[in-house]
Amino acid sequence: MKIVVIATYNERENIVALVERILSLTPLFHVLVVDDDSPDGTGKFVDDAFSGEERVRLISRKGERGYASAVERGFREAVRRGADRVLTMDADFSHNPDDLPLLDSALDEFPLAIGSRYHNGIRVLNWSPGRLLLSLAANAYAKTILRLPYADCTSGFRGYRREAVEKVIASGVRSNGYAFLVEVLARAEKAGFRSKEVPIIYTERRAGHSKMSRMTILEAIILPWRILLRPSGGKR
Ligand SMILES: Nc1nc2c(ncn2[C@@H]2O[C@H](COP(=O)(O)OP(=O)(O)OP(=O)(O)O)[C@@H](O)[C@H]2O)c(=O)[nH]1
Ligand SMILES: [Mg+2]
Repeated sequence: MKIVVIATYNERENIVALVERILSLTPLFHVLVVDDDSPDGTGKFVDDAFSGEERVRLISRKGERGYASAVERGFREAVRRGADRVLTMDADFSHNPDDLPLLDSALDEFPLAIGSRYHNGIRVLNWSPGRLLLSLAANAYAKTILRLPYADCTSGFRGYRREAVEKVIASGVRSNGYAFLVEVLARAEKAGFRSKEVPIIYTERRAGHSKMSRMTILEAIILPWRILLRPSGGKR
C-alpha cells in the first residue's frame, strides 16, 4: 500500500479536488488527510466527499497545530496501517498530483525521493522574487551547514520507503516548518538513506490563504547571514 499524507489547515477549496485526482491516478494510492480542526470545515468536506471511500482516511486533530507534527502523525499512522511507501504533499496544488507516480517510481531505486524545484534549474511559478530568494537562501544554508547534496532540501513533496519513515520517526525530529523538512532529510541521510531528486514544477497556491507561519522559520534561517553582512544591525 502507498499512502499519500496531506497536512491541511483551511484547505476546503482545494482538498476534495486534490484527493479525487490522486485516487484517479492508480488504485494503489491511498490518501491520509491530517487536519487540525480547520475553522473553514476542511475535515467535514473530506468526510462528506469520501465517507464511503475505503482509500481515504481523515485524522482530525483537536487542540494541536502545526505542519510538522501533522506530517509526523501521518507518518506514524501510515506505518501503523502497513504502508510500504509514504508520499507527502501540500493540499494547495503547489505540488501537482500528476507528479506522484514519478516520485513513486523513484522509490524503486532510492529509499527517498524529493520533488525538487531546483534540481537542474529553477521551476517555480508565480512566486514573487523575494519569496523565491528566501527559499533559495534557505536551501543554500541547509546545503552548506549540513552538507546535504540536494538542490531542494525544503520541499514538502516527497516519497519515502517504509524503512526511511520508521527511521525518521525513531530519530525524534523536533523542528517545525521548513526546518522540519531539512531535519528529516539530514537524519535520513545520516542513517544512510540516499535521496533521488525528481524535477517538478512548483506553482503558487491555487486557492485559499497562505499560512505564513512557515515564513517565520525562513526568517530565522536568514538571520545569521543578515548579521554577517550587517554586524551592527540595521533597520527592518
Ligand atoms: N495540519 C496542518 N496542516 C498545515 C498547517 N499549516 C499548514 N498546513 C498545511 O501544510 C501545507 C503547506 O502549507 P502552506 O500554507 O501551503 O505553506 P506554503 O506553501 O509555504 O505557503 P503558501 O502556499 O503561500 O500558504 C498545506 O497543505 C497546508 O494546509 C497546520 O498548522 N496544521
Ligand atoms: Mg502552499
